Amino acid sequence: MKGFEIFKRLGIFICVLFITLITGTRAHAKDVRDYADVHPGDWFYRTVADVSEKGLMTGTDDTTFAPAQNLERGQLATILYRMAGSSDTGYVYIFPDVADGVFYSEAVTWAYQEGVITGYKDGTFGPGDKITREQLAAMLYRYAEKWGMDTSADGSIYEYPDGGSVSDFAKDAVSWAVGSGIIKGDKGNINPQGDVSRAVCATMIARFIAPPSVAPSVTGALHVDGARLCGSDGTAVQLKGISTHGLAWFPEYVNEDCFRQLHEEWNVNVIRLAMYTAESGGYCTDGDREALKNLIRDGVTYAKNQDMYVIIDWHILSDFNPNMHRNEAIDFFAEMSAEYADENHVLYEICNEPNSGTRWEEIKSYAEEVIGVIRAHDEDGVILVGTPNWSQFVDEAAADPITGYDNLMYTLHYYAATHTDDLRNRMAAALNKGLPIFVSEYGICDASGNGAINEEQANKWMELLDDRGISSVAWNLSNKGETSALFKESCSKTSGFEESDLSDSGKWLYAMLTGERRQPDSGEKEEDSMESEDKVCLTDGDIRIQARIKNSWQAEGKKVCQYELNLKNMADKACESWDIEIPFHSNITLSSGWNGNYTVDGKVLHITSKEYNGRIPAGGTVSDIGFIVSGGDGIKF
Ligand code: IDC
Repeated sequence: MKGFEIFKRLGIFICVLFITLITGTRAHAKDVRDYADVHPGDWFYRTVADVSEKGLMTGTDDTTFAPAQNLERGQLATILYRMAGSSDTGYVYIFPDVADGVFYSEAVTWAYQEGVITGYKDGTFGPGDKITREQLAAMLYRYAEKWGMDTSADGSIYEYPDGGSVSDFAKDAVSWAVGSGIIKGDKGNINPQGDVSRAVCATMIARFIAPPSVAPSVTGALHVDGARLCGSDGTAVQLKGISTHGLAWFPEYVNEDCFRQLHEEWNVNVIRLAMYTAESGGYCTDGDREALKNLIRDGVTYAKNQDMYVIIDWHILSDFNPNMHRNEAIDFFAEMSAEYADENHVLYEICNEPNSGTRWEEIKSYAEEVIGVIRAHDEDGVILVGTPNWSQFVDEAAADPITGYDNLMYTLHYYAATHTDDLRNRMAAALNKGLPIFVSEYGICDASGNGAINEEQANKWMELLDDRGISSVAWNLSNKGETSALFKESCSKTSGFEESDLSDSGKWLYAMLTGERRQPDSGEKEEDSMESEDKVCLTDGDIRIQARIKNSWQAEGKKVCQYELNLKNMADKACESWDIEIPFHSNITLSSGWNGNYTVDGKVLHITSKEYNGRIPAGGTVSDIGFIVSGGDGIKF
């Protein structure tokens, strides 16, 4: 084998190892729908689906997950062992009560050798013994330390009434588990010596392996850095959520149980409160202003209680020019921003969709005044500004953005069955100019909010938004008889929704938000594409680079490839910026790149971090870095 070949194989091996480490073995992947005792609507449905799909937990038999059964130590060893890639350690006799040939034998040997689970003082392991919540936290903590993951999160256990009863051995671990959201409290308590059911275990494991969540308690006050929305620590965040329908028409969905379910089960991290200004019941026409403001206040409170961001939306539509009700808007936003100046989770959307020929300069003049009013109270809350033509002409804002204020974003709205490549290109061009864009409303049907769904276009849009880290909010939270409503017209519930209550839009959205939307055969393709070498890993200093070809095509006789990168900081301390080189086999031409500063030197692409993604915690990763090059004949590793 030639030297190069060996390196190549080694690269693929490392890459497979890396993928295995982060995704677990795929061999035992299981479909949650096979379990007869786990149903959509169960609080643990999504997390069981998650750990099953990753092959970390399998059922007690083919059709039983046994969510209420206590987790046993042997089972936990097996889960952690799978998470670590199930390398072949071989069974070694260590514990008299762990015989060879049981499903957990090898896992227990591994867990003991790695110091992740220790045995009892009397020399036994107790594979059938139950586990307590604090023990599970301690084991995950040791696992995280072992694999160089970030364990710096530090939650205050004393904020819980029973925080003082956490055992000494588990104090650090439980603080970390609380701080990183792995333990969220059991009816308001930590309940450290409480048993762990298999459903609770699935939930804690799912949170452990999930990327850090975007939520006010984690990502704090948002700000805008360049074109990106960022959390308080400067890392880029992507919000994904749901808009109410008109508050005056569908007020009943503003309730805490509904918001809780959207957050906990649907993964929603932002709610938009849409208050029409001119339609019937509108704030500036015949609406009850106090009642509307109180609905907004309730919505803001429920969102806060459920750890979600919230957008207060001044929903102009038939009043096509925001200047039509400029004075009312000024009074309204003065009042709201005074109330919410200190709240980290509130965003302001000052004009939903200017339309009917309203020009950008008219919107800009309105926006400058309203922003000034908001800033007099709330110095830094994020403000979303609508753009001409039903919030589609972001290019006009990009050509002449508002200056003098921070933390502004411009909205783009799409309805996937109506708006396709043209609008996507318009958006990409504005982003490339550095315009911060927020998709504060979209639908997967046509622009009337009704008509047929175009799932292919819906997925194309979401892929682009994910690629560029753009936040998005789906229209609408109601059971109105229209395609964009998330619930069937026959569903009169306002919380406790089940799968059978969802419209087709609702089903698509739920699957997308909970990660169940899959491109055909994506799981397998991941492995295949590594074989075919379009997924490579290299290391530059402490940064491990994982590169993947997302798309490729021919242009002017050359192969053009769109790459996606994931960087991982392998060092044991955080870095503040990064600087990587990617060597290709031959000269390259760069046509675009995002979330990094790019220079080309012959065969080498040089990328440095942006201000908002330079910091990577020890063991942490940065994704969404992408570029398009022609030539190159592939990355050389
Ligand atoms: C639609 C509602 C519909 C309501 C109508 C009022 O879905 O039930 O009768 O408004 O005029 C938008 C708007 C949003 C629209 C939606 C669908 O922001 O208010 O909601 N849409 O037409 N922009 C593009 C589409």
